[in-house]
Amino acid sequence: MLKIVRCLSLLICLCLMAACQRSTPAALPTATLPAASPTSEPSPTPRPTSAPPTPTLAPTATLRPLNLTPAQPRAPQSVIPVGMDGRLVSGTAGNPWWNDTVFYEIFVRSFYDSDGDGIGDLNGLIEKLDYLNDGDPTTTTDLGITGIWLMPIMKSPSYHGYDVTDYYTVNPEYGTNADFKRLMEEAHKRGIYVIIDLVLNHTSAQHPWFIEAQDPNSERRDWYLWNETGGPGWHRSPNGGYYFGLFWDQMPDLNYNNPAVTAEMLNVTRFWLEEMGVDGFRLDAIKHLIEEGTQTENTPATLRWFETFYDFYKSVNPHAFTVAEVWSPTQTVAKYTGRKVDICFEFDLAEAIKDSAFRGRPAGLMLTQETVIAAYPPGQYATFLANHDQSRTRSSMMNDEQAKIAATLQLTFSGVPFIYYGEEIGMQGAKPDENIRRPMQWTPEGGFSTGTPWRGYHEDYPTRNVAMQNTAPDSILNHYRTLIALRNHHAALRVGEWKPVKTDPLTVYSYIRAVEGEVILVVVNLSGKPIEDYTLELAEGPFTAQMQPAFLMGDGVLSMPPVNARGGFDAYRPVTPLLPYGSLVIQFTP
Ligand SMILES: [Ca+2]
Ligand SMILES: [Ca+2]
Ligand SMILES: [Ca+2]
Repeated sequence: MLKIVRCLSLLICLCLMAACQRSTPAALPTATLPAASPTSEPSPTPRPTSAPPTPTLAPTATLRPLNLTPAQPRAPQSVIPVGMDGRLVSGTAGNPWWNDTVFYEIFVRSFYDSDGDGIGDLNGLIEKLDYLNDGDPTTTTDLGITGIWLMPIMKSPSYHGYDVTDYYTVNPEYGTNADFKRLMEEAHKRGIYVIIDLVLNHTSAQHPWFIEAQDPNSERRDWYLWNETGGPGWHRSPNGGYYFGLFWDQMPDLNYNNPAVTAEMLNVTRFWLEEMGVDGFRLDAIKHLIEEGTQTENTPATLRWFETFYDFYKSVNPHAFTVAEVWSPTQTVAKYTGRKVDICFEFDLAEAIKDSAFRGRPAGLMLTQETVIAAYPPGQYATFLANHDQSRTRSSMMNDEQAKIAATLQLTFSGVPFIYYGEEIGMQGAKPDENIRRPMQWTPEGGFSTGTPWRGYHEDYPTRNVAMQNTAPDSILNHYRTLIALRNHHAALRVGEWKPVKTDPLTVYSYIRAVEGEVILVVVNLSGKPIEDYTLELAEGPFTAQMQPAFLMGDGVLSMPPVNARGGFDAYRPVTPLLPYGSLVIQFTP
C-alpha cells in the first residue's frame, strides 16, 4: 500500500515539475476598466444568475509594478462597484482580482445559528449574506464586502477546528458538503468570493492517519515525525516513541519529507477547488511546515515546498488565490509572496496602525507603511487590524472613535483588506482565544441563536449590536460601510499609488492615493481635540491647478490646494478645523 502511494506521489511530483517547466507567464492584458465618461453615475448591473465565467487571465502575470497610465479614457472612479459586475476575474489596471476585494473573516461557529443548537452553521451564514453584501449595487444598507475567509470548516473535534480529522468533509456541526456548495453559489450570486482555511502543518491527534501512525509498524508511521528521545515540541506516544507537535500534543505535525503526505494534501487542495468550488485558501501557520534540524520556522525546505504548492494550485485554477499566515517581520514575510503563495498577512502594519490610533500619534506608522510598500510587489499583501488570534481592535483602543480611525487607516491604504467579523461594530474581547471568538452581536437580545449560544456574548451586547448601529449615523458600522463603499467605487483607494504627506503637527496623519485621473487625499486627526492650525506639505505629486476637491468622507468648506511647480503643495489646509478623531477623505479630479 505504502509503495503504491509513494509511486503515485512520485508520479504527481514529476508531473508537477513538468508543468512548472512548461508554464511561462502569459502576456499582461490591458486594463479592463469599463470605458466611462467622468460624469456618468453608477448604474445597477443585473445580478448574475449563472455560474462564474471561465477565467481567461493568468493572475501570475500581474505581479509586476503598476502601470498608472492605462490605455482607457480617464475614469475618475470606477463606474461599476467591484464585486458587482458578475465575477471580476481580472482586476483593475492589470492587478489580480483580489486587489479589488475586501475580505471578511468569519468564525462560522459564532456568526449565526440557523437551527437553535447554539452553534453557528453554514445555513446561518447563508441567511446573513445579505448583511454582508446583498448583491445589489444600488443599496448601501449592506456592509459591502466582496470576499469571505471562513475559519476551518472541516471535520474537527475542537471548537476552533484547527485540528482536522477529515479534510474532505464539512464539520457536521456546521452542515454538509451540500450546504457548503449552496453557500458558494449564494455568495457568488452576490459577487462575494469565498476562501477557506487550509491547515497543512498538522492534523488532529484523532485523525485516522495519526491513530494508525501510532503503530510503529504502520504504513502511516512515516506520515508524522517520530524520535526516541523527546525534546521541546515532542510528545510521548502511548505505543512508545515521541511525535512532534509544535503547537499542541493534539496537533501532530505532518511529515512533508514524505512525498505521500505532499501528494495527499495536494489532493485535498484539488478537491476544494474543483469539487467544492472555493476561490482559494487562507493558509494557516505556513512558516512551520518543514523542520530542518532544530529550525522550526522559515526553513529553505518550507519555502521550496510552497513553490511546488503554488504551481499545483495555479494548475488546477489559474485564478485560485492564497493568503498565508506568516507571523514574522515584514522582510521574512515578503520571501513567501509570489510564486509560493499569492499574498501574506502584514502583521507589522496591523500593529503600527493600532498603535498609532491608540497613542494618538503616528508611532512609526509612516516608516512601517514605507517598508511595506518597498518590500512587496505593488499591493500584494493582506492588511488587517485583528484576527482570531489577537485582542479585538476595540479592546486595544480607548473609545469607538479610535477604532474608527484604525479602520480609516486600514481601508484607505493599499493591499488587500481583511476585516475580522464583529470588528465593524467594535466587538470587544481579549485572550483567552474563546473570548475573541464570541457570538456575533446582532440585536439588543443578542440575536445569534434561538437556543443557548455555545459561548456567551460579550457583556456589552445589549448596547453594542448590528441592529442599533444600523440606525445610528455615526456608528462604527456605518463608518465601515462608508469606507468599504468608497474602496469599492474608487480605484485610487484599491490600487492607487501611495505617497506620504508631511504634516504639522504630527497628530495629523495624511497621505495620498493616486491613479490616472483621480487623486484621493486622506487626512486623519489622531487626537481627541479639534485642530485649527495645521499644514499639509507634499514636495511633489500628481496635482494640477485645475483639480477640483470634493468630500468623499467628512464635511465643511473645502479650500483649493496651493499647487506648486512639481504637482505637490507647500502649505495646504483643506478644511478648518479638523474634528476630534476626524477622518477626511477628499477626492481631486481634473
Ligand atoms: Ca446550528
Ligand atoms: Ca448593496
Ligand atoms: Ca511542521
